[in-house]
Amino acid sequence: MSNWMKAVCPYDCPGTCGFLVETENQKVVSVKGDPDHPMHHGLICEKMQNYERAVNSPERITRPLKRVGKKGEGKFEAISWDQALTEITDQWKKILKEDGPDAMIGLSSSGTQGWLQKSIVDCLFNKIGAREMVMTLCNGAKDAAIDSVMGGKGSLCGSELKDSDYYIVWGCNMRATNLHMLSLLTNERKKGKKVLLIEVCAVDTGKYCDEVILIKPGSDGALALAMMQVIAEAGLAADDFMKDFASGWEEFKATLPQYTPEWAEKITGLPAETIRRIALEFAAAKAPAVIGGTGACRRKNGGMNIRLTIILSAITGAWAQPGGGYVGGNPRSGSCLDRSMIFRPDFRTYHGKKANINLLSTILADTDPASKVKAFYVSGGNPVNAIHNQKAMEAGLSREDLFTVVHEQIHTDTTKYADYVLPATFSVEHTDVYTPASYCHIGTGMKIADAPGECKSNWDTICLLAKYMGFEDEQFTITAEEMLNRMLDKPLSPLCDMDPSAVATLREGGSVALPYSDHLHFPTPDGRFRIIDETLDEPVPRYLPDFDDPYPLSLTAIPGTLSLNGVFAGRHDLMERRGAMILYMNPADAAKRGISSGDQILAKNDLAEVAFTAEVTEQIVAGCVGAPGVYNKQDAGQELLVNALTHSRLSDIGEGTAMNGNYVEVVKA
Ligand SMILES: Nc1nc2c(c(=O)[nH]1)N[C@H]1C(S)=C(S)[C@@H](COP(=O)(O)OP(=O)(O)OC[C@H]3O[C@@H](n4cnc5c(=O)[nH]c(N)nc54)[C@H](O)[C@@H]3O)O[C@H]1N2
Ligand SMILES: Nc1nc2c(c(=O)[nH]1)N[C@H]1C(S)=C(S)[C@@H](COP(=O)(O)OP(=O)(O)OC[C@H]3O[C@@H](n4cnc5c(=O)[nH]c(N)nc54)[C@H](O)[C@@H]3O)O[C@H]1N2
Ligand SMILES: [Mo]
Repeated sequence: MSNWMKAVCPYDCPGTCGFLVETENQKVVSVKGDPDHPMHHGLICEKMQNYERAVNSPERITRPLKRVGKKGEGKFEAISWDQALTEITDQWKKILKEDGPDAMIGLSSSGTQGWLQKSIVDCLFNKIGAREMVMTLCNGAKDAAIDSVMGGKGSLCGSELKDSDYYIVWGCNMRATNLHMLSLLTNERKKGKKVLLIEVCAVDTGKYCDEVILIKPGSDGALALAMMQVIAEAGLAADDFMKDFASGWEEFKATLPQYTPEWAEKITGLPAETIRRIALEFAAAKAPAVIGGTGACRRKNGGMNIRLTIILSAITGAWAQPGGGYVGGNPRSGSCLDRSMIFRPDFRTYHGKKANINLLSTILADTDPASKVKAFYVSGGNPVNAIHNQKAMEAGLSREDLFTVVHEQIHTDTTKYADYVLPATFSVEHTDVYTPASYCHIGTGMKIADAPGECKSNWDTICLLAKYMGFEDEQFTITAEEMLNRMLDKPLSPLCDMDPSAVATLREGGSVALPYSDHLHFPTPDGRFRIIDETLDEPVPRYLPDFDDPYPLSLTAIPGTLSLNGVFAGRHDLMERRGAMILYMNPADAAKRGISSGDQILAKNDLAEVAFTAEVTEQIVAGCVGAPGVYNKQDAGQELLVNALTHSRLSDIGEGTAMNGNYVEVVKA
């Protein structure tokens, strides 16, 4: 008998969609968008439309595997769970005894965004005392900028954008990463509202906007400063509003006269008249919204770029109007549930070394006996394909004295290096609770399908590992469903103030809308929007440049429309449509190098030489090359991938990724 149940997309997107799953005999047969979803009303992306193909893939890992070949070869034999758990935990106990907890890393990466399945992994490694992970691979600098200016809260929810009257989409490939916002903007454009895109590469999203402005990579801070200079000079800054709303406005405003459009022209590559025009256009809007993506934050100057665009969003008084403000950070007014019940910071009694995920390749490649890592557990992650400096990553993972365990759904280039691979469930095969990054809702998805073979959820796997480690905490004896119920028994703000039907919906499986944030009061020290931040190395916002590498072209990673980092690698229908590894190039840069579309090219820097197929397009700014998507070796048909060219370096604030702050030369192959 066929049966439809509510579910939530588990992947690392700003939207966290709701969808309906049709099952027959506990097996998923089809999915469709949930028309009753409180935010997204049934729209789901092309990747999730055939989710059953991923769930039912014959390539799924269904039994625990033990390595029989060399590291990297990918040769395994199937073993029992009991054997796997015994051998893994025996090895961990030995390493802990001989080398201490600093020799261990437990990585719970972005594969699932579900709180239960993601944070239970952190719970075990808190208990063990393994290196504490600094998880800033998406947008660490942006988060730090939002913390600085807004105390981490107060962004607009995507749904509030219906009230805005003008939009700047700033460094966000919305066609790939935020379909719901794109659909809202498409509707609002029909009413005559303008969408301006400020990008370095507009291949995907440009066609959905009224105007595209391509700027030099990493020059966003200079553009924002010059726009503010124009607005202030024209007397269009909302000084009275800013006096109450913000701290530091007068002092910061006094620095603006030097940042003329002529000054910014040299940095951004935009004609001064264009900067003047868009600044005045922005100032003329009553409730403009700045929709900030992650592109500009993934650089050496990333945090400053984002601080400046957030400040720009406020200075005309837009934040006082419905729909006016900044989209990009957590828009919710509270956390709803107590996540620490899952990851248990109180379990951590040893506080040793930390490990920043952006520096993971360097950390794993370190062979110094005093500091080297001996045990590495990966859950929901694919470091070989997704993290910086692929060669160093593979060198580290090849070490005979690194004991690696990967919990995965399908084989990746990372599982090939594992000593043990454990088979993982898909979201519909376990229970979880999800909150999105750019919208105000919360949803739960219950286990609604049976997992194939011997797959186990992160929750169940971690509880078993804990048991075999000899940990007797009650935490590791309860089910994920029991934990969800306990959390729902003690809801936090705003869930505790809402109608009880909200909690009832979450107990059953479904999504509920939450109140929007307060956009006028912030959890900063004085409750105001903070322009000058004395806690930072750069208290007064100013222009900072990106890295100064000796290569001419900025290599920018672009989220692919048919992939979500490494997650859809097993969906061959999507991967075939995506095709080979492409590098977008501006016609001027291509002509200078005798390159045409379709040519085989090599991008190179001090780290590696990586092959691509050139795609020459006016939609990328001169001086920038764009690599869409995360590939694996099989789909790319080559050993070295984009991240062989990206350094393990950090942004100015927030210890964030600087993935876009890498430079290359490109030649015909
Ligand atoms: N389809 C799809 N969806 C995804 C993902 C995916 O890979 N595919 N990834 C998911 C994940 S993990 C995340 S973190 C989010 C990210 O999603 P968002 O936070 O919404 O931002 P992005 O779309 O990543 O923004 C990247 C854009 O920034 C541009 N850019 C790069 N450098 C600069 C610069 O210096 N200045 C300006 N102005 N623009 C610049 C790039 O060209 C690119 O278009 O998306 C999630 N959703
Ligand atoms: N060149 C380039 N590099 C990038 C990016 C880019 O756009 N370009 N994007 C960057 C960004 S924003 C991010 S967030 C990172 C992402 O990097 P990672 O966090 O490493 O994420 P993925 O590569 O998506 O790998 C996630 C893995 O988790 C598995 N998985 C999914 N659900 C579960 C589950 O429930 N349990 C377990 N055990 N496994 C599960 C999936 O099969 C998948 O292989 O990549 C970054 N790297
Ligand atoms: Mo991300």
